[in-house]
Amino acid sequence: MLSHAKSEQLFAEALKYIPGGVNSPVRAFRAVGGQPFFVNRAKGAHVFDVDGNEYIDYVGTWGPAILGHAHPRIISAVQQAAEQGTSFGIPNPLEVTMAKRVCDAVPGVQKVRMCNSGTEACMSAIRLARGFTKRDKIIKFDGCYHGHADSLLVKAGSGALTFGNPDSAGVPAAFTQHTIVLPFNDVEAVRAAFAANKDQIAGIIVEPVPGNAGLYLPKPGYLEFLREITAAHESLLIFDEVMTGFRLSFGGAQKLFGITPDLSCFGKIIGGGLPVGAFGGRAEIMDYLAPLGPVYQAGTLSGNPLAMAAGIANLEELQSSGAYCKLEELAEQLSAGMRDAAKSANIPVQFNNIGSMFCGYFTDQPVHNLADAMHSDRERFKKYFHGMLEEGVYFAPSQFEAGFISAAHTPADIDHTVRAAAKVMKTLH
Ligand code: KE4
Repeated sequence: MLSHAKSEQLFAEALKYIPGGVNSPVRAFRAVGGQPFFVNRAKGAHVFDVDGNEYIDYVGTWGPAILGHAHPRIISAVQQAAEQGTSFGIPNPLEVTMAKRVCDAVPGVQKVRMCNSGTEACMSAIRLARGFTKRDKIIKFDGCYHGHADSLLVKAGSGALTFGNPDSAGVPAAFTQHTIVLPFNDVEAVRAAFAANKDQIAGIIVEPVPGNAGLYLPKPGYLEFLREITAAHESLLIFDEVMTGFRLSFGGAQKLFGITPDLSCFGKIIGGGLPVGAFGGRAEIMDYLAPLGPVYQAGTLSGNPLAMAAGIANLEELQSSGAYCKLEELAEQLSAGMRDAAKSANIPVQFNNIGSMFCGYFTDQPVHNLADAMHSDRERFKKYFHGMLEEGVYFAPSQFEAGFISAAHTPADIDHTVRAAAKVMKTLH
């Protein structure tokens, strides 16, 4: 058994000053039991906890570390930027460079506004869609997460005709009444919602590849359908690419699937590990934003020079290093190996993957939406999670999160992971 003595001391201390001892709930290990370990160093595909344990990391700080941790190009970019000052609150050249990089890379983005988190990006994109269309209602899909803005903390109502109910304390029912929650991959549900809310739907916000209930894929034609039906009803299609942006390709999921949304949200990778968010889209929509237009949106640290420097370094290295080919190869090795491990252990696992994103569900049924994902055996996942941790492999501490491979992972890392999985899965009967 790995020692976690120092982490346990730190967690006891953290609990005195931080709610739940964490600054974001998923880190608290509540979904898998036990206590979180504390990390004070990360390098490449590995993280190191305060007790000296080393783990192959498949969380990658929830997506930003696509090149691995502490990439020298990112570190030196941040160091150089920091020496010039950490924040100006005045336009700086790096903001222009970042905006140009995003607009050049992403098909649906002619103009982009930086902010400081994916939550802000999605919240702002929805406000913009409502301001542009002068409509109030928004469709989202269960299992998709777009950050913690009030109107998005919502669970499905009883159908397309009823609106979402708050999914968090502190959110007044009135704040979610314009949010319609539908099952993902269900074409008829979307048709019914538009029929029942004629000319009232500002837009659809969707993770083109949902990565917040594990990972499942859009069925063939589904994203094309969302594109067509929003256009037909003069509603906006918003791709939440906070996770998939610059992950599934340099142009994101929209480039990979050949679908151009009206607005796109970003975060994670474009900040290279520093706090960042962004939303962008057609210029005629984006120009509705203050100071040009009537939709207000702002942020003290938006376009912060350190986050811009880190993000630009991440994007430039991604573009020049051939990282995506390497990610595909590693992903192929991992998915083949994990499927073999499950078979050799005679444990039913549905291993979904696309590009460098993946999720293994402990179920013998395919997983195409949240309802399917809920069939996963979570007790089995808990044992698996801790068993893999003992083998020096760190997966997200929840069945309902996606895993991420980085360009810093090696075939040897993948081989170790697969061998460990075969060993641990045999203990799950
Ligand atoms: P942030 O506000 O956490 O930067 O981004 C919110 C967000 C928006 N859209 C998508 C598709 C996202 O995945 C996220 C945040 N992702 C989670 C991981 N599933 C962040 C981890 C956490 O909450 O601690």
